[in-house]
Amino acid sequence: MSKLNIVRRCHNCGVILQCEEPEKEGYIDPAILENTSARVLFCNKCFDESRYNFVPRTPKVSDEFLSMVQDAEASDALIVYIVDLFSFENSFVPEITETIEGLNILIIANKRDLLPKSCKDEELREYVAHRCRNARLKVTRDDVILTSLTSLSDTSEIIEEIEKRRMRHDVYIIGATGSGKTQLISSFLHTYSNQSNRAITSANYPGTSLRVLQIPLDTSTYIYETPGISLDNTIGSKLDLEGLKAVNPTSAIKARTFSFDKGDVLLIGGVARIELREGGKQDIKAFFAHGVTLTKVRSSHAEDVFFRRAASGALVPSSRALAGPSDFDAFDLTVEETGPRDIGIAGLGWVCFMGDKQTWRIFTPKNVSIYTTRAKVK
Ligand SMILES: Nc1nc2c(ncn2[C@@H]2O[C@H](COP(=O)(O)OP(=O)(O)OP(=O)(O)O)[C@@H](O)[C@H]2O)c(=O)[nH]1
Ligand SMILES: [Mg+2]
Repeated sequence: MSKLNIVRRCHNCGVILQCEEPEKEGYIDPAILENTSARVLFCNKCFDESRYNFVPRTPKVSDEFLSMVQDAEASDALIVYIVDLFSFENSFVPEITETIEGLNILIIANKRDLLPKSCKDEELREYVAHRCRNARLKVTRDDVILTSLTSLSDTSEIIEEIEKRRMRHDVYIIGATGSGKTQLISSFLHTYSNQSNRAITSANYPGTSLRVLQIPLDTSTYIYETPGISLDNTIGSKLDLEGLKAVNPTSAIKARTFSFDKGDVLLIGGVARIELREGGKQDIKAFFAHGVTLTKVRSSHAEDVFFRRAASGALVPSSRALAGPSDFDAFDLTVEETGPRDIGIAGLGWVCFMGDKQTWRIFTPKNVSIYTTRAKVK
């Protein structure tokens, strides 16, 4: 007798599931198909991409960049790692930090001018060191210099520190795109005098196609300005020029305070939402560039309001590529710690609250990372 079987399809994209050819569409691990009674199944591709509650993504670098960093490691170089204080928490690349963890590292925490003047420098340096340690870099607050590398800033303290720490070894300036490497090198060149018989060159780093500025420090060592690490896990990767202008602060950010209760949702432009799922009433402080629209709504109609207002252009920034729920990742975060805490979204900003066993739900564009940590600005 004929037998009718249901053809199993991916719940997300509808493709017919198959276990034979991993490279072809619809592939699902045979073990999942055999051992499940689940009616809802995802092909491997959708399961990986439509993540829910997975660990936030870290950025990636090319093999060429890694081989340059391995050179630095092999020659026991000093690493000058520049971070943008406004948003650097999700910028570390595990392959890089694993390679340089045993080296002498100086952290330049740049763009101090974008954080409120009222926050204490000592606390900020400890915060940066703490985040670096989270990323496996063995640094203390004494390895962190806060600075604002605005045009023609005085970099003598940084240069002296580099000279003291490098012990006649090479120096590699590394950091994310836009963190301030070129600005640092420009100020450095203002007072630089060439003590060698070799020229400053801009050339491909040996064995790679990476363009590197190479400045002789003495007869045998150099300072290398390396290409910026491009961050594909930040909000910037989802925005056009106008959106980028809105999210990047140009002066010190000011906290905007909201009285928040269970069921309240903060719409962050048309690009992210943070919802208090469990927890009591309190004031939360939101730190985003002043061009970013912040709106508090109730959760019952948050999603509808969010997509409708974003489409009408009322929420800044917004993007046509972020038009529906499937364009977003969702994370549930239960806070165990007490005291002032932050939930941040890479490249966008953060919300500060008092930890009290709350549960938050955060929606960010797919592949844009979030973090949670002790408060950066109390
Ligand atoms: N507000 C502020 N802006 C800064 C500071 N330092 C750098 N900038 C700005 O940040 C942008 C990027 O600075 P760059 O020095 O070009 O950054 P970079 O690390 O060389 O970037 P890539 O070459 O792309 O890797 C520029 O528009 C700078 O003017 C700072 O301390 N404060
Ligand atoms: Mg540069």
